[in-house]
Amino acid sequence: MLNPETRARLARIGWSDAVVLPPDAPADHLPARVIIQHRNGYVVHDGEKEFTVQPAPRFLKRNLDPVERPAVGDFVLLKPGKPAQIETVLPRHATLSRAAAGERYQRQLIATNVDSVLVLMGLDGDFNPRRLERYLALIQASGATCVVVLTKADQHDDLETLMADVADVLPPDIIVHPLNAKDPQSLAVLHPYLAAGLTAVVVGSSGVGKSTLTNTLLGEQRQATKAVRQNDSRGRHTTTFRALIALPQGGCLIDTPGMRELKLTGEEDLEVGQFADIDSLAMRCRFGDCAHQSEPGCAVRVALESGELDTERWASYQKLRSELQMQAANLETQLKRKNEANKALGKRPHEKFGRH
Ligand SMILES: Nc1nc2c(ncn2[C@@H]2O[C@H](COP(=O)(O)OP(=O)(O)OP(=O)(O)O)[C@@H](O)[C@H]2O)c(=O)[nH]1
Ligand SMILES: [Mg+2]
Ligand SMILES: [Zn+2]
Repeated sequence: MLNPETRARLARIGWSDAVVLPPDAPADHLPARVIIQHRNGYVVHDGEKEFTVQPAPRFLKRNLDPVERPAVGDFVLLKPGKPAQIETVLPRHATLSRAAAGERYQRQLIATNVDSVLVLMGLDGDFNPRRLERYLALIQASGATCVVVLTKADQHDDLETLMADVADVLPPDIIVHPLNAKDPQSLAVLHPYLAAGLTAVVVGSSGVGKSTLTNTLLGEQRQATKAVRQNDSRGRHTTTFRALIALPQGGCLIDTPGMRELKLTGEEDLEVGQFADIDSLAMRCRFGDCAHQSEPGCAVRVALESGELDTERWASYQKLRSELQMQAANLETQLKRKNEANKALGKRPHEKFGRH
């Protein structure tokens, strides 16, 4: 149990009723939150000050699944010492992850214990509904709320017409805020996601304005920002590590480096959210196993031909679905391997003492 004083202190870094302290936690293990992860250590905040700590040796095992290591956003318990050691990662109530770029399948954490994910997309050359669909799939699986933030709205004279066009290409029923990340008033619409006890993470390509938005909310230029390339609106990967920042609005914000690639992890469910409309269309096909190719009575083809279903969105859905199938198989293989390794460990005593 935390005393009221400690609780009030921890509330400044996002501690809320959602965080569960194990009843058997040693009394001298101090609660804190991971705010930065470096190559050789972590920076945590206890609500009053930040300091560097080391992870317990078991977190450094080479074959450990990266999702089991402490990550930015985690609430942890520290074993006292010089330096203090992260002994326990408290249960996470939301986990935003993706699969790592490259050949080898591996899940990678982006942020934990976030209530909302602000997906930033620039109303310039960065705008891309297909990329947004990927973000939505990952966020859907995270347990956090997705909020789409369209930055650089100030660079358009006829925002209303533009937003009408934007609405046409985005999935139905999503929260979208066009705004100017440099203008504090414009950011007032985001305050509900940033009230005391709440944590949000900003994600998006390099140059969309994640750090600009963070600085404007903070009221100071803490995070470095850099102008994008004129010809293609691309950023310069200015932010190089994730950082959790307590805001004057009472909540916390995690600024992240621009993401180059967004691979699904295999845990996503495309049908529950953004593609639910396509799923219910497919249920109206005459054949239960309709491949939506040339079968008679195919509701999907009818919707594509009438324009009710956007062809690019359909293509994107199919692509995501096959990627999801592949990644789900990869994930299963990985989990099976892990289970077998655990079993082998557990069996060792029998093998040693039981058999001759
Ligand atoms: N006019 C205008 N400029 C913006 C807005 N948001 C960001 N910018 C500009 O875009 C450039 C890139 O912004 P950053 O905040 O560095 O982008 P970032 O997303 O943090 O980029 P990385 O750290 O590289 O991932 C800067 O020159 C900002 O001033 C906006 O809403 N309106
Ligand atoms: Mg940045
Ligand atoms: Zn069909």
